[in-house]
Amino acid sequence: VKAGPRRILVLNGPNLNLLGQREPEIYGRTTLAEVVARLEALGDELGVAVEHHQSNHEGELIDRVHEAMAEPVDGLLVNAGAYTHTSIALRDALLGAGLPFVEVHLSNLARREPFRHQSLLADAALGVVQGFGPLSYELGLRALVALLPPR
Ligand code: CA2
Repeated sequence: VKAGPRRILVLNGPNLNLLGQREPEIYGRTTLAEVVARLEALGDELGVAVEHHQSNHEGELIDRVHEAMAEPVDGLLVNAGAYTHTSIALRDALLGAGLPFVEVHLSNLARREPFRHQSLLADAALGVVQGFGPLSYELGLRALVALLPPR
């Protein structure tokens, strides 16, 4: 049987649903729906299927990672929002799933408050793309797809 296209799950954490609607000086004017639409188009170009899930709830994000493991999803593009800096539980879920993931951020965390300088996910990620606004996601998707193990 022929395998279908590889599946990438884009996971967005708390408050990212507000993208484009609040704090445009930090996060820009592009909405989350527009970011996802761009990633779907890029996915078509790269030959992967892009799925998206946003949640403001830590446990829901973790549940989605567990589902990804079973589905199976081939890799994840993760902007965990503020959970990046706080969630050992999300880190455990990502490590437990054993799926390759790329961490992305709209803003350059190094230029922001000290409490945003630590990521609890970064050392488990294939890599981190940050500071390029919505382009961080596109670059992250390209990198993730390029680094997926052959099947
Ligand atoms: O820069 C990023 O992508 C962040 O993950 C965004 C998180 C922040 O807590 C991280 O430190 C860095 C915040 C997302 C909040 O998104 C908003 C977007 C528009 C308006 C208000 C919040």
